[in-house]
Amino acid sequence: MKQNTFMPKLAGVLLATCMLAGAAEARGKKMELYPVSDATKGVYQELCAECHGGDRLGGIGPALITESLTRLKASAATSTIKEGRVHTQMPAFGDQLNDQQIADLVNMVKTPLGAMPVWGEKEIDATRVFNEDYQPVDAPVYDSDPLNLFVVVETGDHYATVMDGDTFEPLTRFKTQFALHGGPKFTPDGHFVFFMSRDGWITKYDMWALKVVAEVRGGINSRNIAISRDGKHIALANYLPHSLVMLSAEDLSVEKIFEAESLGGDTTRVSAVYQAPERDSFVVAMKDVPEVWEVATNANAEPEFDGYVDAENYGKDASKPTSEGLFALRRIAVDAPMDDFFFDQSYKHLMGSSRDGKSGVVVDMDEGTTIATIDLPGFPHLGSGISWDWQGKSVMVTPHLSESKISVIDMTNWSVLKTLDTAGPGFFMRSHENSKYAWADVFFGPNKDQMYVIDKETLEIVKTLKPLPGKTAAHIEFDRDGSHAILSIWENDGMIIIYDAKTLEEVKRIPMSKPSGKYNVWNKITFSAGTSH
Ligand code: DHE
Repeated sequence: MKQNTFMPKLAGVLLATCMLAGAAEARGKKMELYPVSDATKGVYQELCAECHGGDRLGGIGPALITESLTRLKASAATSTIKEGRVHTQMPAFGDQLNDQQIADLVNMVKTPLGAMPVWGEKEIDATRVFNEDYQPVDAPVYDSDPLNLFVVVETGDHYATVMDGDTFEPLTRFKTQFALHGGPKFTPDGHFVFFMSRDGWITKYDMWALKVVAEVRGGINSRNIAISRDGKHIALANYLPHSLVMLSAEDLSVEKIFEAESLGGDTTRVSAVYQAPERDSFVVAMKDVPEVWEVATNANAEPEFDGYVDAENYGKDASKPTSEGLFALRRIAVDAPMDDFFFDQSYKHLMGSSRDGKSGVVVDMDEGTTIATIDLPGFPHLGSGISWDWQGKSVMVTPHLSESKISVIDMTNWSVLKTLDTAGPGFFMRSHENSKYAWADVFFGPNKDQMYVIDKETLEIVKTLKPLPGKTAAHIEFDRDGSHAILSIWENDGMIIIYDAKTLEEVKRIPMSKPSGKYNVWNKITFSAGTSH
């Protein structure tokens, strides 16, 4: 395979995930810039380049270029470098750098690169590589149930393990791009899976042949990917450049690039893209403009985009698609930019979190209108929200990134039904249709070694597991029939722990290197209500 020339070196330094977050409210005066000294460039290479890229174009951490940071105040950047950033893995450098060195670094990241990097079809296509060792196969090369496999992404050493979901035996382990993020996406038959790295690399992997097929760098700093309902198209959400890239799932060639701009012409980062299977479309979160996009993935989409038209709220027919058929675009106006989406199982309702982390906003996707705002302070992590039926109604349950609680929301009237107190903010939640329990981690703070088991009927925490005292216990995934729950010990010398989902007893431990996310083929391709989509 061709080498990834953008890949930053591995480092002991933890990733800096989110200097951009909170930037919206931070529009401030323009900073007086001064020439960047060689000493500052040296400090940057030593401490920052590992995560943010030697060229500042991003890697495991976001790109540190002024175009992306226009709204970030120098004071906020200073405190981020000095104190780290809560709820992300950006470390504090206050002990290693003096105030002047920190100011010089802020000056450096605020200094324009010279030119905004161009990453269009030509540049993307030039990175496309095919694995010469790959040979297509007609059937899986193993005896395991191909629909009950797990992919475990190990971010400690940047590998992924494919594991049999019946025997819990690893089938293979392979090197991935640096810093994979988000859920890998499977084709509807589970034959292929696509991974994305934070620096924009997409890897197509054959789950039957257990081989990498091809790779392409579709962005410089990317958020996540989605696959279309028919498995033919991959959508890539980019912070940098500001684009939504459509790729052929067959050969990873570029099919279309949407420049991310509001109707009024304001450029925006693209926060995330999701498949809405019931709608045969992609739904796209925009970071900086008050719009949600819907992109048709049906080649036969009518000019009206099949009942998707609602101009009333936006005026000037703005929500009508701007084109017909495949990739027809529809814009939905919202009051403010929304992040971190949750969908109900019908994909009629979309819930996004407000950028100030204080509320959840519910949009009726058919009507294109906001129908409810839920008071949800403490940065609800809606992307990790799951739903189940409770006493004849659907409830949505979400952890919070900055408050020690889990919120239960009644989806019939979009009100908070119940709040569970926890020992710290959480990141991930999971359940399965066949399980009476939902699992939720405590990702942040001194109790990060705890995992809650919630009874889905009583809505009470019925057990708190502490599998390895002092070690982060995070992210659950169930096997195909919901009989086992698999937990990650989120450490470089970590492991996955398999639990009997009924008795809550441990079944097996398998050492792994910071196993971040685990993804079961069946649960993903069936869009199980218990897992993130
Ligand atoms: Fe994630 C999923 C955004 C930080 C690990 N994360 C996602 C998705 C989004 C998202 C939009 C859904 C992707 C999908 O499945 O298509 N993540 C964000 C952020 O905005 C945030 C808070 C800041 C950032 O820097 O991007 C963030 N995420 C993190 C981390 O720091 C984590 C813990 C470590 C890491 O690897 O970066 C992390 N995110 C994950 C994981 C998933 C994920 C493991 C997949 C969850 C799943 O089970 O589907």
